[in-house]
Amino acid sequence: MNRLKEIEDVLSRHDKFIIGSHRSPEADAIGSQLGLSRILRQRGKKTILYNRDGVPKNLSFLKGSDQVLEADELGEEVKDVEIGIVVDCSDLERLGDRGKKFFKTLTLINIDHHKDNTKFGDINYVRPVAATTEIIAELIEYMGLQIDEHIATALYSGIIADTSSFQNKNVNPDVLSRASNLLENGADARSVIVNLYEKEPFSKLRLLGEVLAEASFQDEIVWAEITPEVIERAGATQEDTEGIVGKLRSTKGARVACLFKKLPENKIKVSFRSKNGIDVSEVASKFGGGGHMVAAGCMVEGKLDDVKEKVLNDLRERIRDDQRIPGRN
Ligand SMILES: [Mn+2]
Repeated sequence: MNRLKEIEDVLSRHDKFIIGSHRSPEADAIGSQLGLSRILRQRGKKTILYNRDGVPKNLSFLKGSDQVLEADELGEEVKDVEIGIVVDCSDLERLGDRGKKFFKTLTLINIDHHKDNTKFGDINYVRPVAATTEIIAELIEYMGLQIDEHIATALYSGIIADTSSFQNKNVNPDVLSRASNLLENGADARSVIVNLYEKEPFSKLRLLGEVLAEASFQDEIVWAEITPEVIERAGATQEDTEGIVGKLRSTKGARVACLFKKLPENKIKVSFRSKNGIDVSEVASKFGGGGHMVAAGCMVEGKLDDVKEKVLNDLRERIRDDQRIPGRN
């Protein structure tokens, strides 16, 4: 039987669901939960929403985001839940300990787009699309139900987040037509962008300025460092360091961007981004970390200058050895 049909059957046969998504959620996780929950509630079903870490502040504009419960907020009402639905989550571990324990006792529907999904559900609907919210939209369409503007906005935010506003490699005609369809159904595209990208604290901009002013660019590598003193000078927090390495990568002619962050206890966190064919996950794993071809990281013990020298030398060698793209920019 077709998977969507199987899911539709379970959704119509039962009345009480719990919908969970991965810890440290972003818009695709929360958007999938909220969209699916709202459509089920419109059909008279009861839903409980769970996330180990709750909803990040920048997503509180999504309708229903205040209904997402953290582990210790799950009360008596979970006792008569019949079905668990897990969205945008490659592995049950990512629900957090208590979430995992509880969901394991239920019949599970697993809806996801991660290639490494462990197929932990009783029904697994895993497709390698750009965002899980695309699959939720597909399911709603399959069930012949109508997407209202709140569902549309929730699902659209998942697409914006997971394609980096249509900049990533995963952009294709399907995701664009799905996004277009959500706009037709009333998604508030502008408010998604404002909430996701235009509410940065000023301290984050100041920090970015401090870090970029001292950045270096040589041998197709652009790098910068962050020390606790710089963070303090900018009046910033650790959270404000998010996204800086991506800015470094935007440099013309850079193939690798590298950010060295000095942490307490003599540790340096190194983040890598690449373009034009350098696999930074190889560098990261050489230094005890990991990640993807274009985005990776590691934690190295030692003094900032020593770690910098070791990592940069390794990168220089890799770039020197890489003759695959002679006419790179
Ligand atoms: Mn996702």
